[in-house]
Amino acid sequence: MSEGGATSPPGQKRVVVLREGPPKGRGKVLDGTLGVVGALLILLSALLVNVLPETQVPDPQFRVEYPAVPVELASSVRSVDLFPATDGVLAGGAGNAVDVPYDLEHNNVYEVVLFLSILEDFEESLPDTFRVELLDPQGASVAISSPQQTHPTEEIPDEQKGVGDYFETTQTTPHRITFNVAARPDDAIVTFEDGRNATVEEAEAAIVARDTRPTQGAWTVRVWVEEVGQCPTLDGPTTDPATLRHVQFCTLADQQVHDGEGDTGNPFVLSRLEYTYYDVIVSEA
Ligand SMILES: [Ca+2]
Ligand SMILES: [Ca+2]
Repeated sequence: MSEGGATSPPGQKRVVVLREGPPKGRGKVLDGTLGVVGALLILLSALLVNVLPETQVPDPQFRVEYPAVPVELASSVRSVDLFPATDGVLAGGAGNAVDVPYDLEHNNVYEVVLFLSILEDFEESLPDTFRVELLDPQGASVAISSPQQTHPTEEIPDEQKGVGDYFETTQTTPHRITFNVAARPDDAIVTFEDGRNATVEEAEAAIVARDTRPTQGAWTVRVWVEEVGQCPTLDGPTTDPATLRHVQFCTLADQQVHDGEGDTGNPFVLSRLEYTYYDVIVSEA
């Protein structure tokens, strides 16, 4: 009876040899083969290093941001009296201009906002026309604006009227003029060519020098009366009662309140100046 289904010829002893590894000779052959292959790989690597082009190291990149920084000048209230030229109209503009200086402490100013108020001092007369010009520290004109004098639209009831009370002019309308000095740059990623070892500090110094606009210094707000609106006149016959009343009351006010001199000018109040500049912030991209 055989065990496990093994079949051996009867009478022949089955020999089983147990060993842990391959035959001794085979290990030496394998080691030799691997050594040759390794040497060939090293040789191939050396050849490739010499044959292939040098690997490109990318130029460093930096993130540049331009955050807006608003500034309000303290104690920037200035009141000036503006007087027209003798003929009431300033030919060419700035004949009777008043220059108001403002010191701005920062570079990269890109927007200036001026708050002002105008109150007609001869309230029955027609509105006056003003000009406001902004000049940078180099004396270059940035822009000119024409704030409109606001006249009241509501008449005082007849029973309450006296001479000089044709209009209700107890309020000044504030004006806000925005001067766009320059554009604020857009945030960007900057590649620093040929600056492979540049630090953030070195990149920042170069980029700040490139992006700085010289705006620090004495700015000028130049204001003048361009045209003084006097009493309305009748160009022809009219039956419009409102127009007739306007002419009548303005003429009376001129004679009794303004000594017949008409509208001689106007106070002009620059109440506040604000500006915004951009900072330059550089960081690793
Ligand atoms: Ca006027
Ligand atoms: Ca006036």
